[in-house]
Amino acid sequence: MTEEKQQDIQAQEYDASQIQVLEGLEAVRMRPGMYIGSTSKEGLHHLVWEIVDNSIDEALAGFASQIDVYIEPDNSITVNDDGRGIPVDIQEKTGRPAVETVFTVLHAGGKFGGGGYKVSGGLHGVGSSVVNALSTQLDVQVHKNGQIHFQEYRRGQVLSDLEVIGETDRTGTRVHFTPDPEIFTETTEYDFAKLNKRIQELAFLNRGLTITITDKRPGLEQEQTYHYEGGISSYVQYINENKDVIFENPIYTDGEMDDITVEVAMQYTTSYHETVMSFANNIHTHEGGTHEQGFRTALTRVINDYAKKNKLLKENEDNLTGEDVREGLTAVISVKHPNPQFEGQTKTKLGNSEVVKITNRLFSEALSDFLLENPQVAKKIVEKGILASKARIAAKRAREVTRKKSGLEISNLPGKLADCSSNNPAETELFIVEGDSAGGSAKSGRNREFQAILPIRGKILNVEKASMDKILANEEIRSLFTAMGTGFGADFDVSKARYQKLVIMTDADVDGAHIRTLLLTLIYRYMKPVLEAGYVYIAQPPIYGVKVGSEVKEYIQPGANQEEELQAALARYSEGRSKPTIQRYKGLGEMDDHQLWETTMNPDHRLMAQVSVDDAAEADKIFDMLMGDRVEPRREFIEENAVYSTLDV
Ligand code: TSJ
Repeated sequence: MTEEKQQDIQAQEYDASQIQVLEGLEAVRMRPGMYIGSTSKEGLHHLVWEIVDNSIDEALAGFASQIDVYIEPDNSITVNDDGRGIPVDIQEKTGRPAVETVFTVLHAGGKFGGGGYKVSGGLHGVGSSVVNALSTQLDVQVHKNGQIHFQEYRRGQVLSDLEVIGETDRTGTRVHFTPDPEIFTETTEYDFAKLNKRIQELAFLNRGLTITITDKRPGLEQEQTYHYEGGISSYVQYINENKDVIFENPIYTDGEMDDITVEVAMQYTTSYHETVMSFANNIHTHEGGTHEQGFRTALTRVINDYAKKNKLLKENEDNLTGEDVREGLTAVISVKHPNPQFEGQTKTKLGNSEVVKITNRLFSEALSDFLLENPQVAKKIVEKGILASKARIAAKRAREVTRKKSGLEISNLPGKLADCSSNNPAETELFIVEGDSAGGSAKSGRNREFQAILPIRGKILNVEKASMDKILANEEIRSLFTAMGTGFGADFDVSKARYQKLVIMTDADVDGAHIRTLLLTLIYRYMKPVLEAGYVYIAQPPIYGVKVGSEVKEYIQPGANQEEELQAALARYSEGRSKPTIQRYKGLGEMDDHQLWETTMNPDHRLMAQVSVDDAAEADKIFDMLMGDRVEPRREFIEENAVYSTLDV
């Protein structure tokens, strides 16, 4: 072949590949949801993780130790690492620099360089070209071989060839991108708290890595640095920060088998609840999977073996169950697998079957060793399990005796309940109202077709500190469970809910906040499916009404901007003949029935905050802090959140 002809063919191939590239990224812009899940706030934040994941991979490969994330003043994002720098050499197949291919070819990430052990990556793990396609502007700087290489793109298209723009004495990659408002129509504003939370989690999950996040937006300036030498062991300590633990340092193990790494950290608290969180390749496996299965099996077996061998449990006694040995347990399990299989409804269940025995084997060994070396702690763990088993057996007996008549049947609806006439749960609402006077106003102000009122009086029982029988004996709690119709404990059934909205309506003062937290704790611990179904709301009574004559034109909600919003609303109605006036609402107790209906209960213009369990561990922490024995963190929290704010749980 002549040289000329060869060049010709190369040029043609290059053209063809370029056309494919354009088609590829055009498809991303046509159907962004297919690549990043959604174009809402979720999708906007997902772009950051697509980029950060690449730096995490570089860290896991052992070449990067620091990652910096910046929210720039214009809501664009910069991610910088100190890794080797994305390769810039010309690839044989495309005739283009590798880094250009990374950003312009779909799914190209990690396909060069060879031997790439890519373990991170989001559920939609499709890489940096997708981020490029969905950004008005993206630029990359690679520090490598003493030179700074630079390239820039517009909505996924190359703006100029890769060029050398200077010299450097370090290595690393810096990517800066601006999400496209044509794609992210809901919002292009980043949420510091949201990025911050996941960055902290990534720091826990990747021991020794330093990650910083800096907000450079005017008025929002702040910075956080995360670095945990203890990795997930530090995570367990963080989760247990406001709890009493039965031994100081979490049990920690880290091992590798067949290219799969397994880390487990665990610690017992004096509480009755279990917090087991698992991760696969840094992804929170909410639905559990084979790593959790291996861990649970090992935990139960090793503790029983130890108990029998050391005569803490007699040969003829029943083994402790998994539930028994997990009472009060906080554990984090993290595996890194070269080829993870995600299954389940939300694709957050690890499916790789070989992981069961690997996790089981590695963790069994570590736990047995720990128990042998710490006989005093071992005794405490076993005794806690034995106590849990006794309570379980007693509770089961009590349930069998009372099964026929638990007292929670709907036929026993509490006298205080003012029920609604509709019995279609999809449209009915149960308002839990604090205090008799507010309860009275709510009863007469409501729409009795679909709104039911359950007044509760004073402080309700703190379920965090009470045994099951105490809880079941508490009248306020019984009336709530009876009204909801969902049953209790093992018999709980969310599909039996008599109302699909459960609205907590308490005053906007400290007492109201306390009662709200007690109710949320109760719901979180004993009605969790109701919370998960999205049935739980917090009513948001306004602080001001803007009236013209006797008609209320607008309601202003309490919050950091309440005064500005009030002024803006006043300005909107100052044109007319009669000037607007301000009505100030003091609290639920002081509103009459009509006001309460108009401001807080009328679906046409009320405001309600839906309560979600976004992150069980975080919610748990807040509850523990507010409810636990330690006064100091609670006082700080209340001071920091002194302005009436919805509890973000
Ligand atoms: F993906 C990306 F382009 F968006 C991106 C990649 C963004 C950021 C902020 C960092 C990175 C990145 C990629 N950091 N480090 C790397 N490393 C590599 O791409 C790399 C370097 C060298 C070799 C090699 O085999 O020599 C292999 C790879 C994959």
